Amino acid sequence: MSDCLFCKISAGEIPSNKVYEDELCYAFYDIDPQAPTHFLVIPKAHIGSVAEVTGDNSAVVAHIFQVIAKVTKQLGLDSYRVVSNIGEQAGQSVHHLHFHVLSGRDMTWPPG
Ligand code: D5M
Repeated sequence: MSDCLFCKISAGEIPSNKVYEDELCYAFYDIDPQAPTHFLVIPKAHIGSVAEVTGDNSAVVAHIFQVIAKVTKQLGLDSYRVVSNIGEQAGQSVHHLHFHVLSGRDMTWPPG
């Protein structure tokens, strides 16, 4: 999508602090970290949110979770939280599917 912030970040058109990249996905540190380690993992192909995942595009979601397992190991993280906000009430502010990976502090449950 031409006007999508995260499409532009994954294409390298807007700078980011990259954690990982392959042909299907891109991971980068969140600009407003909510934990000592906070990065986002996104598909390169535009998907608006989890609500837009279908049989046709879901393979990238499984891939992203493999990437999260690999990158967190590389970073030495053995406890972390993976979150995806869907819709305004849940706190989604960027309408390109992304998984937050948060680590390095005690987490509360339920989340606020
Ligand atoms: O999460 C969207 C997240 O995206 C939020 O934590 C801030 C982050 N963000 C926004 N712009 C940038 C840039 N330019 N670089 C890195 N991170 C960014 P949501 O769940 O949609 O609220």
